[in-house]
Amino acid sequence: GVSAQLTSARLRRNTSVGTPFWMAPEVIACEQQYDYSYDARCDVWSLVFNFFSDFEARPSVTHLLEHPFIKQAQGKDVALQQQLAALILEQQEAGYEIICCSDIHVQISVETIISHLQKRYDELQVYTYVGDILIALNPFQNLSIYSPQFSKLYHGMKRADNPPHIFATADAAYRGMVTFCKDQCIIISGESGAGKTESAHLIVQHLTFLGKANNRTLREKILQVNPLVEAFGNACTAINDNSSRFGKYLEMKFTPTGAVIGAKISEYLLEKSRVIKQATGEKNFHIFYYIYAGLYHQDKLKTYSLPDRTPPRYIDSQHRTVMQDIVSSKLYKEQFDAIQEGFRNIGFTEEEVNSVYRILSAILNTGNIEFASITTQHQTDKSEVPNAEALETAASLLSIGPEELQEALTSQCVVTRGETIIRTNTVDKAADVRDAMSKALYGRLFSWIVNRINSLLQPDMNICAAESGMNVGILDIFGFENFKKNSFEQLCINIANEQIQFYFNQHIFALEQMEYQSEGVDASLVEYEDNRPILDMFLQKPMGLLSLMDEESRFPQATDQTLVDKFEDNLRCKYFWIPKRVELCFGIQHYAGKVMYNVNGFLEKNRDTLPADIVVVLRTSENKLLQQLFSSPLTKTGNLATSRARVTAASRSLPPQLGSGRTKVDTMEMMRHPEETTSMRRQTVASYFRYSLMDLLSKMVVGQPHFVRCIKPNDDRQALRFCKERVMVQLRYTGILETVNIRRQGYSHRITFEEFVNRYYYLAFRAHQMPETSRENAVAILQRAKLEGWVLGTTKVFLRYYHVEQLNLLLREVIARVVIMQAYTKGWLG
Ligand code: AD9
Ligand code: MG
Repeated sequence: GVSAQLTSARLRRNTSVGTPFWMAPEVIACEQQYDYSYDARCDVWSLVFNFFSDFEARPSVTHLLEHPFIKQAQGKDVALQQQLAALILEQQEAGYEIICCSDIHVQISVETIISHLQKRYDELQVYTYVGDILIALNPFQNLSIYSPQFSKLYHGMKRADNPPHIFATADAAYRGMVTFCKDQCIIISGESGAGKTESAHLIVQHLTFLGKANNRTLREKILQVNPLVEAFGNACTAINDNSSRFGKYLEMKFTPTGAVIGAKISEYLLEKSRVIKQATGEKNFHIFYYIYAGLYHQDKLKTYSLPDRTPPRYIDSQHRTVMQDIVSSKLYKEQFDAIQEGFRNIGFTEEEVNSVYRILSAILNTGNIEFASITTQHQTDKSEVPNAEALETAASLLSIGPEELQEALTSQCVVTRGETIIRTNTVDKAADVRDAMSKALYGRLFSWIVNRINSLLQPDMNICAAESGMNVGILDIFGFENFKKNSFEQLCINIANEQIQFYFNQHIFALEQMEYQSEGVDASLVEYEDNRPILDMFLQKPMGLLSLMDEESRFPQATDQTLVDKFEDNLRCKYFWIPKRVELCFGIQHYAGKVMYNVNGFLEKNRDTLPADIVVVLRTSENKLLQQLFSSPLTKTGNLATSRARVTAASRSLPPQLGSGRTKVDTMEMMRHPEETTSMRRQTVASYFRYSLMDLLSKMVVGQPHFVRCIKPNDDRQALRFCKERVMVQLRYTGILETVNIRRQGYSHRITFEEFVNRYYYLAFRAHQMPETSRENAVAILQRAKLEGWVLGTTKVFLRYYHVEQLNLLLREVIARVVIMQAYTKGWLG
C-alpha cells in the first residue's frame, strides 16, 4: 500500500531551491501559500512545466544531466547533479506528478532562455512567460490553438493552470479590469513582421468571447473593425506582406460587470507618402488592390472609372504589374468581399461606401495626371495638362470642375500686400501639388473612416453611462524597421518604438527601483539599458533632432544638405553620427540596432504642405463626404481635441500601479516631454507626430499595462526555423534578459517579514513553535542560516538569489526530515 498512498499524495516539485524536491501534501499546502505569486516577476515556470515531456522516452540519468534545468542546478556540482537526477527518476517512477512552482528564475541565463524557447518553438509552443511578460514567437504558420474551445480553456484560469497563451494575457487584462475596476492596456511590441497585428486580433477575439456581447451583431462588428481599418492602413513591405503603416490603439469598452458595449480606435501617423510612391518591391495600401479585384468581379470598374488598361501609376510606379494579375487575384477579391461585408455590418451606408470607392478611384486617377511645360512669350515655368482624360475623370469622381482642378494644380494664388497674384507652377511643382492632394485625400479619408467606425461603435448610453464603463486598450503600432534605405517614415516609426520601449523600461525597471526606495533600500543596483538619452536627442526642444528639422523646414531655401549640416552642427550625442563617405545620410544607434537614414526628401515630407488652392477647390465639391473631409482646416481626428485635457489629467492621477502614494516616478516622466501637448498647431509632420505620441502615451499611462513581446524567429518568414542569433538580439534589446537579470543582480527576492518567517521558521525554530512573524524573528533566521549581505527594508527582507538558494537548500534538508517524520506518523513507510 505504500506506493499507492504516495501516488495519491501527488507530490509537488518545488523548484525554489534550484533543485527540484518533493513534499507531502501537508507541506504543499503551506508551500502554495508561499507560491508568492509573481512577486517573483521573473519566474519562468512554464519553461520547465513539462519537465518530462522534454524527453522522448523515459530518460536515463545521463539524459537528465543534459537537461538545461539540471545543468544549472546544485551550483553546477556534477556529483550533486547526479544525485539529483537519480532522485528525480526515482520519484517519477514512484508515479509522482511533476508540477512546477515559481521561482526557478534564480538559475536562468541567456542560454537557458534561448534553448528553452527553441525547444518550445520546435514543438510549436510559441508562447512563453518571462515574468509577467508574454513572449510570442511568430510561428509563420497557422496554429490550431485559437478556437473558441481554447478561449474557454483560458477563461478565468490561473496563469499556471494552462500553457502560456495570448488568450491568458487577454484574460488577465479582462479579469484585472473587472476585479479592480481599472482600465487595462495591452502593449504589443516587436519588430516589423514579428506578429503584433496578429496578436492584437487574437486578443480582440478572446475579449469579445469574454465580453459576451448578448447582442451578437456587436461582437461581429468589433471583430470586423481591425480587418477593415487594416485594409486601408496596411501594405506589403519588403519585410512583411501585411505591414501596419499606422499605429493603432483599440479600446474595447465594457460595463462594470464586463459585458462588451463598444469600441474605439485611435490611429497614429499613417504613412501617407505610400499613396504616391512605394519603395522597390513594396506596394500601396491594400485597399487599392482590393477594389480592383472586387469591382472587376462585379463588373464595376467603369462605374467607378478605375483605369483598366494599365495599372495606375500610384499602384505600379515601376510598371511591373499587369492589370490581369491584380483583377484576377482571388485573395484580393476575397478581401474586398470581407471589407464590403465589414462596412455593411458596422453600419456604413451604401452611399458612404460608394463615396469611399469614388475617392479611392479619384486618387488613382489623380496619380495619372501628367504635366508638360509650356513656354509662352512671357513665361517659361508654366505647366499644362496635355492629356485631359485622367484630370477629367478625377474631377468628375470628386464632383468638382476640371478647369478648377487644373488651375489649382498648375498655379497658386499668392497674397502679397493685400494684392492677390497668380503664380504658375513648374512641371515639378505641379506634380508635387498633385501628390500632396492625393496624400491629403487619402489621409483624411482614413481618419474619416476611423471616426465613422468610432461613432458607429460608441457604447449605447441607454445600456451604460459612459463614465461607468471601463476599457481594455490594445496597442499595435508599426514595428521597428531597418531597410536597406531608410527615410523619414522609418525615422518616425522607430522613434515611436523608442518611446514604447521607454515606457516598458519605466514599468519594469523604474517600478523595481521604486520598491527599493519605498523600502528604504539602496537602489543603485538596478541597472538596465536606459534609452532616455536617445529619446531626448529626438524630442528635446529646441535642440532635438525633430525640432531642428522643424526649424529647417521653415526656411524655404533649406535643402537636404543644409539639414544634414544642421544636424551635424547641433547634435552632440553618441547615438548619432554622420558617416564619412555616404552622402546625405546620418546614423542612429537605436535601442533595437543601428539604422542609417537617408535625408533625401526629409524636409518636403516633414512640411507636408497642401496648397490652399487645393483645399478651396475640394471644398466646392458636391460630394458630401468630400465636403466633410475638407470642411474644417486640418483638424486631424476628433479625438485629438480632447487629448490635451487627458494628458493633464493623466499627469495628475498616477497610473494605478504607481499610485501607492510613496512613488517617486512621475507619470510625466513616463511620457517624455509632456510640454509638447501644448503645441497643437499642426505645422509639420514632426510636430504632429510628437503630439500624437504624447496623446497615445497619455492613454496608456492610465491603464494597468500588460506586455506582449513578439519575436521574429527568422527573417525568411519560414515556419519552424529558429535563428538563435536573431532571437538573442531581440531578447537583448527588448530588455527581456535584463528583466530576468535584474532580479539576479539586485536583491532578487523581497519577502515580507511575515512571509519570510512563515516560510523559513523551521531553520531557527522548532516545528511546533509557531514564532511571531516579526522583523526580529526574520533576523534570527537569517543569522542562524549564517547568511551575509542581506538587507532589511521597512516591511521586507531583501535577499539575493543565492541567499534564497542557500535558504532553500537548508530548508530542504530540514523538510526532508519533516516529510519522513510525517510519512512515519502516517504509516506510509511502514
Ligand atoms: V509590422 O510592424 O505591422 O510590419 P507585425 O504587425 O508585427 O508587423 P504581423 O502581425 O503582421 O506582424 O505578422 C506578420 C505575419 O506573420 C502574419 O501575416 C502571419 O503570416 C504571421 N503570423 C504572425 N503571428 C501569427 C500567428 N499567431 N499565427 C500564425 C502568424 N501566423
Ligand atoms: Mg502590424
